[in-house]
Amino acid sequence: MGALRGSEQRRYDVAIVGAGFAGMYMLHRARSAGFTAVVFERGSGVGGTWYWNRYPGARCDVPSLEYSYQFSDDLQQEWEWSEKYATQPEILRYAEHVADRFDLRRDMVFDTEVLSMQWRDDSWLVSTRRITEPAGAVHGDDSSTIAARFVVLATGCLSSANKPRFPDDHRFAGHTYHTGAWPKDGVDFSGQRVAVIGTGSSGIQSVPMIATEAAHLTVLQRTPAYSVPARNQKMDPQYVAGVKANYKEFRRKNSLTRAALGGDTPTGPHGANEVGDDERRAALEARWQKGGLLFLGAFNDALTNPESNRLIADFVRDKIRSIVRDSDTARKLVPESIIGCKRLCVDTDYYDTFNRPNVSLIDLRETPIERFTEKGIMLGNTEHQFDAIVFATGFDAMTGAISKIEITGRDGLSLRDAWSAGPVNYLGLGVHGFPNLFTITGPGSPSVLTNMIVSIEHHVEWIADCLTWMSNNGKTTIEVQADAQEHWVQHVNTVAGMTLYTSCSSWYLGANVPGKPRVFMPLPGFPAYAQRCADVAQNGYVGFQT
Ligand code: N01
Repeated sequence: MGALRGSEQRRYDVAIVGAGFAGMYMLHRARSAGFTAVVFERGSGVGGTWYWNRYPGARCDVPSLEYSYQFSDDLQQEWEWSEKYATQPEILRYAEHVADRFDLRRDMVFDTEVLSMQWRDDSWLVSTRRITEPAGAVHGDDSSTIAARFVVLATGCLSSANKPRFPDDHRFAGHTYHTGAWPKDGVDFSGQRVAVIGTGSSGIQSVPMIATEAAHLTVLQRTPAYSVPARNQKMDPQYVAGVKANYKEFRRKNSLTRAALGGDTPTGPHGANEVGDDERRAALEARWQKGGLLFLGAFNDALTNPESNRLIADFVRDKIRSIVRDSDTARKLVPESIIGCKRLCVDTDYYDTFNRPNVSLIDLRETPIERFTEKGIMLGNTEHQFDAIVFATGFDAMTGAISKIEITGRDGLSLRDAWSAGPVNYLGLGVHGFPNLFTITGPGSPSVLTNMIVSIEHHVEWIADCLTWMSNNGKTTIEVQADAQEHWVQHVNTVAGMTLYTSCSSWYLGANVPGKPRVFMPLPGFPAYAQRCADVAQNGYVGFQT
């Protein structure tokens, strides 16, 4: 579809913001249910976070047989993943294949960002403008406005890059990159002195790869993260055949777990402090050898019992000390915090990379960044010279992309004002004061605590069913009721308060972005949440005014 220009204001049933996995499936479902729909996407292609995060080492940390759509059995049968955890290029190829297979692009407008949305009478006026990658430069005054009865924000949870400012950062004359907005043509670090700032999942995935290219790599770490080995491997054809022969059951088992993943590896039946030392070590060692996020599921109380958490964290701390040969580097890499409070990282050779002669680690808590210089960074009183600096500094998560859009709801209420003390909503799907507006995997839903694709499909199907129900019942508007929203916000806080998630400065809490209100945004527990959403629908969308 070409750009929508000037005054030709078109009307759609549904406008969708974002062409990642959520926006793509929302378009498909809306069209299949007989609605007219359009997708606006600021990138030049589909894929969302997998379009932008092209940094070396980027790959998913949920096995690809799970991190893929299940809505089409033909699709899941025909697509072949080459590795247990697919790389970013392979996931992007998959997204492009889905776009082709379901003929999605004809209703997508690329290189276009949504600037504002206004609720007028019975529909949304959505204003967009064309942009040019990579700098997001405005393309003349090529702006347009369309009208849509419904808007679905499929803007992604980790799509708005967080690039912290440092004193004199404009003075640095070398190249800078952000892992979440990586150049399409890649970067050749051969022979260069490179700094990576940040040691979350993106830093931990990219550091081992950059280390093999760069002349020297300096990792600037503010807080050490916990990481477990991925044990990635080529796909075993026999295993794939076994899953595909019974894919429905495989998916069903996954959907019954708290994180909607790993149904074949259930959470252990005991707490970590309910078993003896030998039994605990054996269970953790088995999960460590298996690799992946399910390490934390060895025991059932990792994120509810501080003593159990300490025992599990001790196991990982010992592993780090046993891998990293230099004791001072190992000391800096060993985290003191609650394991799993910040999202667990999954790596290939991360800790071992610090045994390489061309890699060094600087603990920013001991040696802070004073300022940038033309040639590098002043750390303490010493200038460290770099040819390139990589910001692996994460995202303004869950609300960042939404708050960039000027959204004005009923009676002139702005979403920024409504969310000034943190995001509030009902079921993570709708906000009081904003009729006919839905968010996919927004705050207040399990979202980033789950296999995202499962949560995306669940939300898309709930929204599409709701639109069909409205159409069948002659309803034109739907809006969250104030008391339902209030109770939901309390519910999310209560559930989060029963866990250890609120005990650290994570992006789940918005703590990584200066000035962002600290509110625990996702809701732990997929199965109970999905049941609640089903009950709401079955009871005539109770909690919504229609
Ligand atoms: O971002 P992060 P990420 N000065 O926020 C540091 C998903 N993901 O892009 O911890 C110095 O986790 C910050 O330090 P601190 C996954 O859900 C998945 O790595 O705030 N340092 C931290 O070390 C993940 O959780 C995959 O003290 C600063 C780092 O930057 C989420 O995305 C791969 C700083 C940011 O870590 C985000 O991961 C990649 C400053 N001013 C991402 N500001 C998969 O494997 C920040 N930092 C699927």
